[in-house]
Amino acid sequence: MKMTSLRQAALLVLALGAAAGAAAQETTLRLVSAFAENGIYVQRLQPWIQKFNAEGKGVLQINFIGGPKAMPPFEAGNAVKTGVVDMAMSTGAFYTNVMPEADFLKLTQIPVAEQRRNGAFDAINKVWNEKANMQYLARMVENQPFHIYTNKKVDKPDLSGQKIRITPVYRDFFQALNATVITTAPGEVYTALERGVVDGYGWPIGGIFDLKWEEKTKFRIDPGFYDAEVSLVMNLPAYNKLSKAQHDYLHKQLLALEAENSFWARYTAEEVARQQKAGIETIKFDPATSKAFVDKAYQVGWASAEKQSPDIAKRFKPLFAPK
Ligand code: 173
Ligand code: 173
Repeated sequence: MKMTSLRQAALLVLALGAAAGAAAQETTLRLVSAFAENGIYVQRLQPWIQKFNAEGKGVLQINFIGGPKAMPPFEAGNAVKTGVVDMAMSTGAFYTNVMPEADFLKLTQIPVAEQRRNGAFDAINKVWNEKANMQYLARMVENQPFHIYTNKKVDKPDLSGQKIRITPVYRDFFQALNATVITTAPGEVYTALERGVVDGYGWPIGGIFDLKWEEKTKFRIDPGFYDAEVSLVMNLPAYNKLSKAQHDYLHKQLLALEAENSFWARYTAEEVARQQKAGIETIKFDPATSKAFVDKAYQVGWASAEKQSPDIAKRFKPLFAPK
């Protein structure tokens, strides 16, 4: 009798130990999106998460918690910094409340694959690690320039008398174009347009149909400027806790995600056609004015970065531009 219970106890300890061992091998990462659940960025993310979980059984899993309904979009950065969640899909402009440098990523003019080769990616991570307690994991959107969408026609790059919805991405440039600017999350743009609180908004070339803004949009100003940055970021302690196998698996999947970025050039062509079909007129300038417009965007963007954080802006600038 005694022997049997001892034996049972020993078996129980062994079984518990094995269960704990298995649990330690698989980690589940909680991920939030700062962008809408039904929008193009989450649409791109979902199949990746499915594949990640299918191939990562016993190693690493991702639990998608949700988008702005689960967490206000401008809070996602802080949630990653503090470890409330492990990962976020967000953009730097949404976590300037963590560090102003986050918004500098809109100024890259080379593909993320090149950023990994030329040292930009490492330079970004040094700052993200030190200032935001984050690992910058992967850029999943590129080749998506921002545009001005407005209901008030212009014949030159001047937004005098216009109220434009912004995030930090656009603030200095649109103010330099004489706009009155109003910051809102994407989720508030439709109502702001409907009520005439704003005449227009900044947004990338793709995605305006996701929240039905085409219903309230008359004109798109060309050309675009900067490059919309949407990336995965991770709480640094959570990242550092991963085993070598987990780290290698994550890295492999992140590179696979970035390898899908050729999608965005196709998407641009589709969205331009769709906007035209929806009756959105294009406002274009002559070539010299167009060039001056884009040059001004970068000049204002870098001047603002250099004022905000001179050392980091100086470090990033040569790494963000083509050789
Ligand atoms: O504090 C904030 O929420 C903030 O600075 C912010 C960030 C992104 C867009 C708008 C405001
Ligand atoms: O909300 C925005 O206009 C914005 O800052 C942004 C950034 C990246 C992708 C899409 C929108």
